Amino acid sequence: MDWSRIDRYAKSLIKEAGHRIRISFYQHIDIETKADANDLVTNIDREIEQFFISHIKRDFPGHSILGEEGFGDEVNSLKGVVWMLDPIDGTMNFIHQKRNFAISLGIYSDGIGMLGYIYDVMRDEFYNAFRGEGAYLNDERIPALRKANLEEAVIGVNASWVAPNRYVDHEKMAELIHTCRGTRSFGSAAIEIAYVATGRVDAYISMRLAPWDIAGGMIIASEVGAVASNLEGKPANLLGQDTFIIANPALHGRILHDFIRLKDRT
Ligand code: 2AM
Ligand code: CA
Ligand code: CA
Ligand code: CA
Repeated sequence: MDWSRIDRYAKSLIKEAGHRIRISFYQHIDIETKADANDLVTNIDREIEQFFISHIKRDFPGHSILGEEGFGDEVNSLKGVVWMLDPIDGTMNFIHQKRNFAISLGIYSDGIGMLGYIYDVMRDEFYNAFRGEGAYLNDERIPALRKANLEEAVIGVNASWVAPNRYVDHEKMAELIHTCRGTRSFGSAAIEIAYVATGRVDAYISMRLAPWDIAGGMIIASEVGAVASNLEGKPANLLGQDTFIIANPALHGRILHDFIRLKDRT
């Protein structure tokens, strides 16, 4: 497999898709809801996913594609080459803020993350990694993470998970946010994972993410030593929705052990 060719190809598709998203603000954007009133999707999410898929299917017919908007393949196994794509991660930000959203792409070979990309479209911050070759932000090497200390850490977490919820003991979550230095919520899982990789935040926690939210970011973040898992401490789930944490290597174990109490949802 010529991974360098795939890397160049993916980069140019992502840059072109970013351009298309930026010019979409000059046209009418149709907003629809999906699972509930706050689960939004637009014609641009769909058009960008179709843009990727039509090119990838033409040029790499043997590869499978898992995309959030459902135009790709039904992916039930990680065998072969699988592209995991979120055309717009942070759709609510795309609609309300016109910024703080990203294109997220991870390319896996038999379940091993080979190429990861996160493109913060409006900030023009392009994060990428090639397995074993380090992670880059706008072509500059991102240094390995230095050990963080929880009392001085900034944690990315959505306020929903500190309010009563069906996933975790929210009082333990409140203890976590009082123990660390501060919290932030950016509204795009991919951007939050990119921020863990660059040390802008020291951990990111979510109760509900899909494979396309985390696929690209995990490849980038693992190159700098970040540790990812679900909230049970098992490998992050690339085949279905699950809980998720990615953190500085010095924080991952302590956060899970001391502050995460999962509720029994069976
Ligand atoms: P999206 O914008 O692509 O839907 C918001 O906190 C983050 O969580 C975004 O990355 C968003 O991705 C993701 N997200 C929102 N609702 C979700 C859901 N029901 N399942 C999985 N991820 C979700
Ligand atoms: Ca969505
Ligand atoms: Ca997403
Ligand atoms: Ca999306």
